[in-house]
Amino acid sequence: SSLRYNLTWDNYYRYDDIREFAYALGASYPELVTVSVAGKSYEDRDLILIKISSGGSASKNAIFVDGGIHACEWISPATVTYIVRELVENYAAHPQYVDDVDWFFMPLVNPDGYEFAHTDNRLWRKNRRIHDETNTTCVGTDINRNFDYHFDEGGSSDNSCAPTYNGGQPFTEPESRALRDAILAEANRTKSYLTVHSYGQHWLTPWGWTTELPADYDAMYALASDAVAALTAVYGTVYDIGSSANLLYANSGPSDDWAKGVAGIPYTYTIELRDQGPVYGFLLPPDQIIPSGIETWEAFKVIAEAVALM
Ligand code: ING
Ligand code: ZN
Repeated sequence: SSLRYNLTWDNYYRYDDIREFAYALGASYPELVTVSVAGKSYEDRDLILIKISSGGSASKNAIFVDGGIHACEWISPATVTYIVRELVENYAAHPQYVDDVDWFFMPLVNPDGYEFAHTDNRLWRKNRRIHDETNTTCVGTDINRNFDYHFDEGGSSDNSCAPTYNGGQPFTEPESRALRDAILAEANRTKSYLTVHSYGQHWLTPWGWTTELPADYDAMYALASDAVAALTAVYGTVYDIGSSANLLYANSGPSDDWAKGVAGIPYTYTIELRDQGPVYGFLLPPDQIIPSGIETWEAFKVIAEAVALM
């Protein structure tokens, strides 16, 4: 297999290039990188899972990261792949971030929607599953409303035409099932789950279904605060911190609520990357990919240092 890849982080790349990046990295760094297929999308694309580990104990603490749950949030898979590259290609400069924790990355959870956002509708959010062969004008489910924890308790829609359509039942979507299964496979040693979205510059904790806070919110807030301080120190990019229901709006069935409430992962965060809107929003110019990668990496280092000691 090829050792080279196309990604340069000065532009947004398509699904094929992101997949090839994963396999090229695996071929070049077999001692650090294992690529697998966590499942298939509705349109039969491979859902790529990248494990980064330098070996040692199989019960080492782990971090699980995903990107691209929402099709139009192109900065998410771009930033997530930037961090994968940094961990692997610059391993020698900071080996502790790989030696002390194992990492699992699903950089593009929703490849069908992502491709559709490139070819047809730049602001598409959902996946592309056809729910009803007799009504193909309304397709797609919001993967981030399809998880089975306080499902359909507000802030999601039962209408298949809506951008926040929850699928009608939990885990109707192959992409949310694949993400669920990949998280569960390592859940007993995963201390942090980071699901990367855009935009708004928010570092969010559960819950979405209630404005009440998790019992360990103070600890979650403290770690988020250290991570955000490291991020802001790079370029002054400000993030606010809070629970998604309090800071944004009510929502139910998102992956982070499930990861904390069901999978039992303590430090689960939804990260809303650049910008704050309304200047660019989802249409973040590609010259912000590398700055986003650089500052977000600083936050991830703080998470990794904490997870290593948990
Ligand atoms: N925002 C999130 C969304 O899914 C969110 C907000 C955060 C919901 C955390 C649930 C949990 O609507 C974007 N931009 O996707
Ligand atoms: Zn999103």
